[in-house]
Amino acid sequence: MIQADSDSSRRVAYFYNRLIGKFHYGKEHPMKPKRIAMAHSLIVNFGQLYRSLDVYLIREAQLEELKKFHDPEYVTYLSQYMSDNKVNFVKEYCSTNNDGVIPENLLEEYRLITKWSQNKNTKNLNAEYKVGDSADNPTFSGLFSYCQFSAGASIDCAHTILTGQADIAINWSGGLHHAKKKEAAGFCYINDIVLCILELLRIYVRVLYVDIDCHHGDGVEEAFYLTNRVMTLSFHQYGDDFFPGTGQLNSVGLGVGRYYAVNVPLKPGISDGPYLDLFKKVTSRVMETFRPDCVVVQCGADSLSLDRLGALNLSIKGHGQCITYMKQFGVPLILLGGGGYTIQNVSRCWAYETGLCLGQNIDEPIPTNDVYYKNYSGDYHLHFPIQEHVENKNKAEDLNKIVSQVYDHLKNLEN
Ligand code: V1P
Ligand code: CA
Ligand code: ZN
Repeated sequence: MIQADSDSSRRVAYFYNRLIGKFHYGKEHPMKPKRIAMAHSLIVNFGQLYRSLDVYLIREAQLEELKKFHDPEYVTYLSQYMSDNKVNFVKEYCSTNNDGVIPENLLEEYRLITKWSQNKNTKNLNAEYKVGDSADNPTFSGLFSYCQFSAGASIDCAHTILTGQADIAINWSGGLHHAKKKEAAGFCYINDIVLCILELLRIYVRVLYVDIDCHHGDGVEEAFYLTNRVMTLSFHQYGDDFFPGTGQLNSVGLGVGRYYAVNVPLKPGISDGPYLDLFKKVTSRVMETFRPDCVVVQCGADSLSLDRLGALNLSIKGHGQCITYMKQFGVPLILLGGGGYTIQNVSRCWAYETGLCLGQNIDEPIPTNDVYYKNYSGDYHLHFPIQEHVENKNKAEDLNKIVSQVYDHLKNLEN
């Protein structure tokens, strides 16, 4: 049953830490954590928005929490990329303050730091874990802390929902959907989404994952490919070697998980009208069939028009309508970030969607006192104009075929 959106005054938990915007993948790398700080700045500066949120400080997830999904050796390996600040602090504190006695709370970090400072030759492991051996997943200062923050917030999003403190929880620092159990991929090292869903599964029976990033949510799909307790649904650009190359219509899950993976592969250029038509047709049937206890949405903003990597053609309002549509089912909702490489549009989009969670439809110019004001030079509007000239390569008949295929798959789950 589809519930009406009876009230717009949902309790919204919003997770942020100002340190997240300071991490840097490298000058030429398209992934810019600064966009999270830019989104936050808009959220703070847009009228009533910030005051209506329950703001939570993001904490760093501990190693044991990361190991709930990831291979313990992989997590230990990643931990060597702690920030220099932290390494210096721990070393200094342990050597000067305690007459050689290492305090309990720093013991684990001290052990890891000593381990990696003795073992300089990590080349083989870099190749095995796909970290630092390609342009996609570089090592950088504080890489591990960045992963800990991203995961800490997504795990805590689950907690605020499970404890009833919030109806909607938001972590724009999360959504890193390509990370595998023991492998980095596509700018993602730790899969905060899988960790969040695993936490939800401690209480909830069924969790729905919806992914509107323009890339296939392969890491999350793979993690839950064999289970019927998580349905994964990804909309993504597909074909012509577009990364990661998975997510065909006929990838549906295996064993008891058969038909619990749903994929919607798209050609470039799809605009709001056909995308929303497809999105609503698919998600309404998925909600009716699967009846989830909670919905986790990866809100990658690289499905927007004018993205540096993606070639879909959504407006911010169109992207936002996907969120409003999922919200109206009245099921607890977790919103996570993800891709998005034209960073002014990412911050615009996620600030706007934070407003939608509160029932506010923001349409004001970028506030002149915004610290990132200069980043918007040339266009200070919140919404950019629709790109009418972009060709939609998806024919109506192709999209109808996708819908009928997905419906056929879902029929196998009806009882
Ligand atoms: O296409 C590839 C690699 C290169 N091939 C051998 C495979 N990588 C993509 C990765 C895209 C990751 C998207 C992440 C997300 O889904 C979630 C956070 O949004 C890639 C691309 C591209 N145009 O697809 N990497 C890069 N561009 C890149 C460019 C410059 C520097 C570093 C990476
Ligand atoms: Ca996707
Ligand atoms: Zn993406």
